[in-house]
Amino acid sequence: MSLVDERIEAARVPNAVTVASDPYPWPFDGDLGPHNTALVVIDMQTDFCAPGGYVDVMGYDISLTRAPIKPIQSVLKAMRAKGYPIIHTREGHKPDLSDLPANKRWRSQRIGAGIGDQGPCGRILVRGEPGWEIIPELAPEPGEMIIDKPGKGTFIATDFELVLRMKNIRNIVFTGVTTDVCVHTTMRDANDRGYECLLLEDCCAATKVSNHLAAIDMIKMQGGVFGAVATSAAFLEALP
Ligand code: C5J
Repeated sequence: MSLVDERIEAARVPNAVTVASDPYPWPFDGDLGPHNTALVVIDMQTDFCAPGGYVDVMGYDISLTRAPIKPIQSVLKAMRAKGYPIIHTREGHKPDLSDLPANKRWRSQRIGAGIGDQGPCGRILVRGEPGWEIIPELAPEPGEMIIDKPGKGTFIATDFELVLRMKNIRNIVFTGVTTDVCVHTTMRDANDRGYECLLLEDCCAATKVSNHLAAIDMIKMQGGVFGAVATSAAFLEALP
């Protein structure tokens, strides 16, 4: 048995709790509780899932990005009741656009949805604008953390990792939009940093169904190359 295998074996907890997930029961050692597990709700903002927001202006179907609202509400309710740390994220840029890379600006302008430009919900993806707010259905409760991020990933240019470390978080449950962009980038980064990641498939969505499905498939390759995938029902059933 290798040193790593020995450590994994030693980490297995008695009375383990695991979620029926694909491609392995998560978390690997059954140590799942508010002491080490956080729920992350990514970018459930007006700009991504409400009329007049960025995704709507780009011409994508917001019924797709709105579909996870109800399942996320159920997961939030259960995890709040059991005292799990909840972390929300918002994608957005400073009003002077000093943290907006040129590539992100020119590409969005090309398709008529310029980040930083005026849209039906205020300036697109700009902090403080109506479009940037988290949708009321999933409003953070007092005491819940909100990470403001200028990028697709949540680790870049934020204190996300420090917050996770201060809370002794090892397991991260991912929800939000979009599966193939901000959720995936954050999950990949978290996985590389050694976090045990679980994505709840019905609590995530992309602007294209095939991208959502492909993003889920990618996670499960190589024995769970970025972590594991479960439904919210399976997760809620297992939640201790
Ligand atoms: C995108 C996100 N898709 N939250 N952002 O631009 O996934």
